[in-house]
Amino acid sequence: MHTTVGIIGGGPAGLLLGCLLRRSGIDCVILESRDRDYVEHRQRAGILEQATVDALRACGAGERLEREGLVHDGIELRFDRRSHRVDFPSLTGGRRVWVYAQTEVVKDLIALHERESTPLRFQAQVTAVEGADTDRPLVRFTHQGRDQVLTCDYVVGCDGFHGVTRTAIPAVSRRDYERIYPYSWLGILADVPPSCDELIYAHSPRGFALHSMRSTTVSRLYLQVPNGTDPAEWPDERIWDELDARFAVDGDWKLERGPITDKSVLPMRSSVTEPMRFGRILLAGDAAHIVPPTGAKGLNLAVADVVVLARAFAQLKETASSDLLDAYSDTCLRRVWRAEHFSYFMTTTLHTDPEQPPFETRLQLAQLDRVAASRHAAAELAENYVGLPIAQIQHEA
Ligand code: RFL
Ligand code: PHB
Repeated sequence: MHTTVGIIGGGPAGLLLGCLLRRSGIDCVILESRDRDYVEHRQRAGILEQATVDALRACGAGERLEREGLVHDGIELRFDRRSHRVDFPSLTGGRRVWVYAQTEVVKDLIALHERESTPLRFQAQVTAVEGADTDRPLVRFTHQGRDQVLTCDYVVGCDGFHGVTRTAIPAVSRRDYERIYPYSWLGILADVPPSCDELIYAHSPRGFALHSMRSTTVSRLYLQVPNGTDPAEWPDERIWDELDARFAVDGDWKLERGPITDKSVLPMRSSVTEPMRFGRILLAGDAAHIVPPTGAKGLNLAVADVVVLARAFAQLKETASSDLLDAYSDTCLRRVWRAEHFSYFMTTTLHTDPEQPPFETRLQLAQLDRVAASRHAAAELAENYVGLPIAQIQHEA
């Protein structure tokens, strides 16, 4: 079996890249190790930047998002029992974000592939990627109990942090940067209307909490917990009581409780692999970089990578020029490191490490107070949160 672009991984990055390539008349095969139901129901991100929404619309996967997505014009920061709203449009020249779950993005993209009959194979476990420095790299995978080989002009690893593609790049030719944080998030889904119109990011002496949402009837909330926490240690009442304590604010506000339908713990990590290309193997999305979720950047970075990459493949096909492809890694890494810094900033400003000296807590509060008091500081946060247009980043690079 041969294809122009072999895509490993059917998460948001792989699925969107497949759509964009097919729109440019470039053939591809997508290999995903999990089954369709698993991929469609994996609970993850919820915030889409405008550029992400534009990319989904442009490839024809924006119809339900248009109908069901919630447009958000700001976020609330809570600290010191005070509340401060960051207004995006007035601070960023009119930009805003959308609340639309990653599960729904993935369902929409898979439905699109189904309509267009893309070769998208579920339960196709890639075991090796070989020949990065040849003209014809190959992918070994197991599907329906048979070992198979896919030869490609290019292989794109969209296989997430635990994927195999990154390891196909020789260790001497890549550099991995990493930071592990001393806390995790306990995330819940609850069948209760959100207690707020916009997301609340709360700094408290008891730890960080985030109130997000999936729809007007489903809330998504997170609590900072120690690494290694077992969700079984957190019965529902304990979770609601702790959320109440961390969101406590002077004035009128009540957190509504409801049945919890999902509970999971996720560790927090920052990592970047450089470069994002080696010969004919390219990395995109979580396969190349991870951010802690505090800045809501993971999914948006994955989308930005594949938009840049799809343009590069289109240029190669139309003009035989590899300029954009040659620039792919540098173009993306610029945006990636900006998002890494923002995610690190949000994480370390809002989480309270149980071991941290009181001095650090005072610095965090001083920083949050600065965002509340200064239009410049608020604009810096808002610009990063809503994200830059993808074309601008590409043009500047
Ligand atoms: P994905 O979504 O991880 O998709 C990678 C896909 O590759 C498949 N795969 C393989 N397929 C074939 N052969 C192999 N050998 C394979 N190995 C792996 C996997 O099954 C999977 O389907 O990466 P992608 O497409 O780059 O998308 C990135 C986003 O998913 C990610 O950045 C965000 O969801 C990050 N993230 C969150 N971001 C937020 O902004 N807010 C969140 O609340 C949030 N929660 C999360 C998250 C990431 C998590 N991970 C990766 C552990 C919660 C979790 C648990
Ligand atoms: C979510 O809705 O899952 C979400 C929102 C904002 C974040 C992280 C997660 O910063």
